[in-house]
Amino acid sequence: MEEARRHTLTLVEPLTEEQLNRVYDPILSPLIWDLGHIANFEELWLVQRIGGREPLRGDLGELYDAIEQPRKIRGELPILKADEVRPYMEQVRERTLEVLDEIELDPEDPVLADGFVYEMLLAHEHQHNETMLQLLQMVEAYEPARVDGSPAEEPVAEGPEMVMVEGGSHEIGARDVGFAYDNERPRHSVELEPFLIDRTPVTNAAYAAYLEDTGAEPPMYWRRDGEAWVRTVMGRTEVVEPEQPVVHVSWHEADAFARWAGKRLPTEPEWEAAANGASRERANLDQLSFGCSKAGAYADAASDCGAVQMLGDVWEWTSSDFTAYPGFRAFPYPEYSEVFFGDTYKVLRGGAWATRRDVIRTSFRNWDLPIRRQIFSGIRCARDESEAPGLS
Ligand code: AVJ
Ligand code: FE
Repeated sequence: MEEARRHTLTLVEPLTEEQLNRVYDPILSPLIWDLGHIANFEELWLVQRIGGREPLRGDLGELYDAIEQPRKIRGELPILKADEVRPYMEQVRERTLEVLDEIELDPEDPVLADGFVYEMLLAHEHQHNETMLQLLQMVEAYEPARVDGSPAEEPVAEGPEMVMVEGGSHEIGARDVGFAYDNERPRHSVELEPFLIDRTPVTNAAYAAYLEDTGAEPPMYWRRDGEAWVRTVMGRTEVVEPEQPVVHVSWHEADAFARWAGKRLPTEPEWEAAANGASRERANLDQLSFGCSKAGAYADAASDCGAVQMLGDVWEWTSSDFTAYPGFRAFPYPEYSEVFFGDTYKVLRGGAWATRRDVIRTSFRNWDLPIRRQIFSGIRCARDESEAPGLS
C-alpha cells in the first residue's frame, strides 16, 4: 500500500495546485478528485467497514461516490482542494495502519479472507492511477518524475500476420483462489470455433493506410503536418511512430478498421483463449514508459498460440458487451461491476503501458463506452478460420 501511494504521489509531483484542481475535459475528473476519492475509498472500506470507526468528515463519502457524482460535475463539487487533500490522505492512512494492526484476517469473512479487502484497495488505487494518466496526456509540459525508456528499445521479432487458435472447449475467467474481481468469475468453459488472431496489435502505419484509403477521422491527439501524421501529448508534438501500436481509438473506429482489413474484432472469450500463457512480467506495463514498444516486441513472452503483447502496450477492444458470466455473484459491492452490465459498455482486454502491472491478468475485464478515445485503447483483429484456409 505504501508503494501504491508513493506511485500516486510521484504522478502528481510535477503539477501545480492549479493544474491539480483544473478541469481539462468535461469527461475527465480533475486530478484532485482522484486523489480524494482514492483516500475516501480507503477510509470507507478499511477505517469504517473493517475498523468500525466513524469517518473523519461525514460529508466526503457522498462527494467521492463515483456513481452519484458523474465525471462532468466533479470539477464543481465542494471537494477537497490541493492544499487539503494531502492532509486528508495522510490522516486516513494513519487510521488505516491502526486498523491493520488490530485486525485478524478472519477466513470466515469473505471480505477479509486472504486479505481480499487489501487487494481490492490496491487494485483500486492502481486503476485510478491509469485514469490520472489519461488526464496527464492533456497537461501541457508535464514532465514525468520518472521515465523508463527500455520498452521502446525492445527488439522486434518477425512472424506471421495472424496465428491460429484451436477450436473446442476453452476455460474462461479467474480460478477460485487468489484475488480477482467479481466480474471475472465464475470460471467456465466456452465452445469456440477455430479462429485466427493478429500476432501483434495494429500499428500506426496500418492505421494511417486505412485513414489514407477511407478519409476516416484520425485517432485522438493526431493531426496532419504536411505529408506526415504527428501527435501531441503532454504538450509535446512528435511524428507518429509507424511501428508502434495505434492507441486512443474508439470501439467504433476499431470495429471499422477491422472490417476495412477484411477481419473483425475478437469476441471476449476468443481474446482470452488467445492470451492464455501470456506473462505480465515481460510486457510494457506499469506506467513508466510513457509510450508503447514496437508491435512485435516481447516475442519471447508470446502467449501459447504465438500472439505477442496480449498484455501491456495498449488495451484491445473486443466485440463483446460487458455482461455477467453464468453464475455471477456481485462481490463485495454491486457498484463495481453489476450496475454496468448490459449493452451500453464494450469490453477491453490486456492492459496498456499506462496500467499498473499488478492489476492485469489474462482474465481481467475492463469496459468503457464505445465512443471513448481518451483511454489507452488499441486494436487486434481476428478472423474465422474457415475464411482463410490458406493460412491455417
Ligand atoms: C474498471 C476502469 C472501468 O474506472 O470506472 C475505479 C475502475 N471502479 N473505481 C472505472 C474503477 C471504481 C473502473 N474501470
Ligand atoms: Fe474508484
